[in-house]
Amino acid sequence: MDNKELFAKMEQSIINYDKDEAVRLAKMALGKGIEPAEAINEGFVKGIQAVGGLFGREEIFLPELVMGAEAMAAATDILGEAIKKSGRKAKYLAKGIAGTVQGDIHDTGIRLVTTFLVANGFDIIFLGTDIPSSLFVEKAKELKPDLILLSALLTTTMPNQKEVIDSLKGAGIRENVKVLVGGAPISQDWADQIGADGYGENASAAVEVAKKLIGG
Ligand code: B12
Repeated sequence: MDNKELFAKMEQSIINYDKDEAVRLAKMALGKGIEPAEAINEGFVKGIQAVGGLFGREEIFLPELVMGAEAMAAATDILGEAIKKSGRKAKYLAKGIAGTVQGDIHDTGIRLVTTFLVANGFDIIFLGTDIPSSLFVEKAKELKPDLILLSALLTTTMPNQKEVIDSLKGAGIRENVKVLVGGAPISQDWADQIGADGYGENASAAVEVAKKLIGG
């Protein structure tokens, strides 16, 4: 099987909600020496996007969406671990905290962003999902990060990215930290509108933008 066929099978495993197959293919990719990031982007991400499209068109419903997400998580856990391990022992660049904003439990994307940043020498503490702005502020005060990474996947939770930024301002610590935003509905325009310091379309872009922001 060539790589193209393998990526197509990965995509299909998510569309079939087949967790065991997704895990098998993720392991096979590692065995074949394929870059884990490539396997995620060319294979599994395409699958979960297809599932998202079906859900959006009401061709499938929440239970199927959940099963697709579970297959996706099983595969990206394996590949993510490999990315972390293969991460060059890069010099320590900066510290960050990351999470999904309040009301939003989509964590696959921000976990990947965290994994890529860690593999590139950042020290990122993942706070989790559904994080209220008050907790971001509390952790920013306690841990004094250089970066805060805010993810939102729902149009209804996008405004909570702005709320975090406004809360940081309210606490008088906005200038101490760079805020990076992302998530499927997020754009550079939105980032500018809410006064974020940066936007990344995907995990690789997040690394580039984060490096630029900290002057690395
Ligand atoms: C999987 C999934 C779920 C899973 C999530 C499981 C999990 N643990 O994450 C489950 C089943 C739980 C779920 C639930 C819901 N979902 Co959902 N979900 C998705 C789906 C199909 C894929 C998301 C995903 O994992 N993508 C793969 C990752 C790799 O991509 P990503 O998240 O975009 O992240 C990348 C970039 O965006 C970027 N990035 C992400 N975060 C950040 C942060 C920073 C700082 C940076 C720089 C970059 C960055 O880098 C990442 C890596 O490349 C999307 C469809 C889609 N196209 O996004 C719908 C989608 C987001 N969901 C949707 C909906 C409606 C829901 C529900 C409301 C459904 C319901 N009726 O209950 C609930 C809401 C739950 C909640 N409160 O959050 C809608 C949102 C519509 C809208 N306009 O807001 C979508 C678009 C589906 C659709 N077409 O209708 N969902």
